[in-house]
Amino acid sequence: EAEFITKYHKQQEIGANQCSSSVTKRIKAPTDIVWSLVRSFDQPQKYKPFVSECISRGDFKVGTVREVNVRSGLPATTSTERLELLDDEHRIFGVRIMGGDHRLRNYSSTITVHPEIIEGRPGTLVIESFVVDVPDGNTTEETYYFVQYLINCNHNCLADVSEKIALHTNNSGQTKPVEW
Ligand code: A8S
Repeated sequence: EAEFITKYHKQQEIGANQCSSSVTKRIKAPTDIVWSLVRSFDQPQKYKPFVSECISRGDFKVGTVREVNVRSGLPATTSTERLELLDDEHRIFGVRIMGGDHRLRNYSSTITVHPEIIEGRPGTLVIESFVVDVPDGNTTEETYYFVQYLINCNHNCLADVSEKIALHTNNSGQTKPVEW
């Protein structure tokens, strides 16, 4: 885990008024399933509970932009996000937030997805790191807390959705069970 973080998540320079951290999650589902959800740049609502809608051209080229609508109850309504990196071989996914109606200026994140045996079965380790400006009027601690809360919610949903798909794939018998 520490090795992956050093290799894939420590590339970015952090400015004076920025904060940066990483969040990990272990999921009891095969890596193929988790990665297929993470990489779907055009459909973040598949696992992000705060996203209500996403509009994008639907291709996966670096530089593609998506327009995300956020559910009510958060200090945000929209976010404009650019695909920075999509590496299917190493399972690395990078996004940068370009604008929108919210407080997270210059947010960028990298997600990597790694196979790991969990309780004797093929599972997945997800590592997500982020860099963001500390908003005016907030402390660094408040910013960490807010972003880590959102990422934890995303990871918990990603786990739920992945584990459901894994169960379904496992029981249906028609499709070849993925790595189980
Ligand atoms: C992600 C990560 C984050 C998304 C944040 C942190 C956001 O979509 C939400 C609330 C905000 O205030 C900012 O990968 C923003 O989704 C849920 C609109 C960017």
